[in-house]
Amino acid sequence: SAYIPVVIATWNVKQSTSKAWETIQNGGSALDAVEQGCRVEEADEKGQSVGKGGLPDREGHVTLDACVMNQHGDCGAVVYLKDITHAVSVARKVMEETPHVMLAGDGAKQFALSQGFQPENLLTEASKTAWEKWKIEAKYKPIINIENHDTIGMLAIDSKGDISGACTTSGLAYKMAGRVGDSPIIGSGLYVDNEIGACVATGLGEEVVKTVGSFLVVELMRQGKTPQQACEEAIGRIVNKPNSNYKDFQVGYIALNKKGETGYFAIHEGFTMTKYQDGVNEQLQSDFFNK
Ligand code: SD4
Repeated sequence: SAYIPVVIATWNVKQSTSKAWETIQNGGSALDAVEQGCRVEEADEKGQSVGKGGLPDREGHVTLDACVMNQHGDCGAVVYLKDITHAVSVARKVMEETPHVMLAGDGAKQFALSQGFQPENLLTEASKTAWEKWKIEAKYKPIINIENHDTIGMLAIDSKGDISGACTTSGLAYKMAGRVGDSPIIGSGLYVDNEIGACVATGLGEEVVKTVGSFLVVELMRQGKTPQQACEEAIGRIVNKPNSNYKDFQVGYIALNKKGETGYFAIHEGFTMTKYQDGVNEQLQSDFFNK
């Protein structure tokens, strides 16, 4: 059959898409690809919105949210996970090794340890210094595109034509303790339907959750929209609310359909998608609503 593999990811993460592409070329599944791709960013301490080196909450704790979803519609997620770098792999273990779809906090950490994950201090000196500087004024205001090139949502189609997705993040910098965003919430941060396509979100998670964004994008594709049209309509659903303050925050979606067509759209300038297809790994500037 003539399935053409493709990997797309939020932001500028060419090393991650490259790893995912290589995984598929070596016979890996779409799920293997998105997991391996996300792990590259999680391990990168320079990325201050994901995994090790992520910016902490207001109290100085780095807490991670992640999820995966495969071609069977199975999913797994961890929320408020501390001290474990590879949240995406813990999410996959939740899917494969437990009867549940989501584990939180201490339970998620205990489960990870039981699966052989090693505990690590995720607060790097750089992130600690940034947090201490932030504490002087302690203003809480989301900064548009602060997520740039770190938090990662990734979708892939493998050589069999199967679709999977993953999403991993340390969430919003200086969030309230206990805060969970869209990234580990199936239907909001990520959704995969192997018959139709998949979508993953980035940006201010609260706004994505309120509109169940990724599920919305996939359902719009089911109704015949292209991935591009679906992403644009889902952003429209956020910005066209009567009292939307969209000027103050960013949301971006990326999507693909079963044919391997892709789309991406954001509220503001500055969003990028990385795409690996036909042997070409490229960073693409997203079109945006607020012109
Ligand atoms: C969140 N959506 O926790 C995440 C943050 C993010 O790119 O995507 N940053 O709200």
